[in-house]
Amino acid sequence: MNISEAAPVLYSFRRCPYAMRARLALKSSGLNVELREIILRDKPAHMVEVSPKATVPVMILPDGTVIDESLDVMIHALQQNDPEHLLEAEKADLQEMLSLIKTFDGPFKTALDRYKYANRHENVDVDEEREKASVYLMELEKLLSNGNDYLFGNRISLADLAIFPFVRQFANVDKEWFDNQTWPHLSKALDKFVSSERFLSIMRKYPQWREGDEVTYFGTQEMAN
Ligand SMILES: N[C@@H](CCC(=O)N[C@@H](CS)C(=O)NCC(=O)O)C(=O)O
Repeated sequence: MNISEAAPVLYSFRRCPYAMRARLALKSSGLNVELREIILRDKPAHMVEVSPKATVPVMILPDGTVIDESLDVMIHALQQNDPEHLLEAEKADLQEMLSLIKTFDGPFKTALDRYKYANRHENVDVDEEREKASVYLMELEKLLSNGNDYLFGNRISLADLAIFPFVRQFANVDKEWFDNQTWPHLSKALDKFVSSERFLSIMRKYPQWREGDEVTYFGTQEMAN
């Protein structure tokens, strides 16, 4: 079998938390994908053609199926191969994990965007938005203070991979403020997540993909400058 014919394509953007979670799941699954690194203000025509909503990540399967929601990319990858059993957490089933993830993708992310990009919204009270988001983060602190290393047990799960890229985004708005809050377990879990080989490996830099470029397989290229 010719590997280049069989590999799905992934349009991705290194700094996007949705694309990060897709890459985290793909990395864990070991699935071979052709990586196309994009820049949001210069999206490839083919990506927009197959997914007119034009958000990353976009995965295109060899049969032409387009998966353009990050959570669906994660689940698809892990349904192919899930050696770490990310779809079954120690202390939660898939439905419970999806319910927490949806809360983070919904009201938490709304407050995070208004906090992070306050200048793009009118009449935003930054402190208020930060407080709104913090209520959800306190829920994570509670989960992590039950003696768990991860959100749903002592084993990493889909929920950790789907949610921590957004906790990182929140923390990075004002790291000093974040580190001074009463969520020691969350701070520790975030530090462990961002310094993990797992996370560092999905944050390697790739040059912007252009039509006609040689194929780059995700995870197989050495660190670019
Ligand atoms: N619900 C989508 C959201 C993806 C998303 O919004 N990605 C952002 C980048 S982080 C994007 O591509 N935005 C389009 C743009 O900025 O043009 C998913 O989960 O995949």
